Amino acid sequence: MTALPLIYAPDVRLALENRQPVVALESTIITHGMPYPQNLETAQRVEAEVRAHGAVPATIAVMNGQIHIGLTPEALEALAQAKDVMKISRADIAACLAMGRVGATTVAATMICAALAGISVFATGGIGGVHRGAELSFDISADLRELSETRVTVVAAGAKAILDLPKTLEVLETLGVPVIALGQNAFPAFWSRDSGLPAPLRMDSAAEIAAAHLMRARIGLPGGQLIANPIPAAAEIPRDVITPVIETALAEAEAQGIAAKEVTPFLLQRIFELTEGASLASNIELVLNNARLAAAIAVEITRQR
Ligand code: PSU
Ligand code: MN
Repeated sequence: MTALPLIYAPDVRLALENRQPVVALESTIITHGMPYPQNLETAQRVEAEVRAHGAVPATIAVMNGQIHIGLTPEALEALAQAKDVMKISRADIAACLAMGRVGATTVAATMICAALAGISVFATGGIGGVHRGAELSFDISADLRELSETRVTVVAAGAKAILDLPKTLEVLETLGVPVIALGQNAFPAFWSRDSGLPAPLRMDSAAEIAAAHLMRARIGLPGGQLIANPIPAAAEIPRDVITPVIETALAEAEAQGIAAKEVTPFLLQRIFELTEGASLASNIELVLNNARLAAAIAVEITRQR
């Protein structure tokens, strides 16, 4: 047995050794989800928000054959401007490590790395899900299966409205993934607070979410929880405003034959252009909001453990 290919940032290592709260953060949102320099600025603000709420942030990425659990400010800056970065999920993380390439971790890959590092909570923007037309394309994000396998609580603003949300909720139910909306009955849809669909479960505090996380481990259930945290009201783009924009972007993706890993980055970029930056401003606010909740859950898990 050789050691795990993990490198910890010093503050993350210290926090984990002392059983203090840590929040994992993904890197695909930096390299493929937002343009430079907003991606860097957001990543820095998200880390600061986690700290301000009592936890240590651990941004995760693959570099030089190692999984980095926490990035130095210099590494974060380099990643935000790097070209030729792989977007890695469960399928390609080992290959990326073996080839010594730079890899940005999606929700699925970040969950795998967080679990290896002993981190229970992870904050992102929105998870991947079942794409519209999946009955023909079979495009279903590996994020969903990962939620059913890997014991990490993932805080997201629901699933992106570019997806087929009813089918995404159906698949999550089939896979046995608890989907918990915070403080409301509706399942949120990323840029909008209400998808028009009910969330399967509702909780009103970080303490309840932490208790459910620990309970799953106690009764031996693998897999994580999806916490659907609605975007703050002041930052939301209402459903009737964003829906036609999404339809346009989807039609363009279809006409241009965009497929596989390119679909999500393409749609996010087009929606950014079509809303003249409004979608990005919302995206940044919802990620900050998720960082705050994830920190509160991590604090509660440490307290209750
Ligand atoms: N959330 C965002 N922006 C993003 C993503 C999530 O606000 O760019 C990324 C995540 O890394 C997620 C991925 O895992 O998009 C989903 O990609 P796909 O649909 O190809 O599985
Ligand atoms: Mn996909």
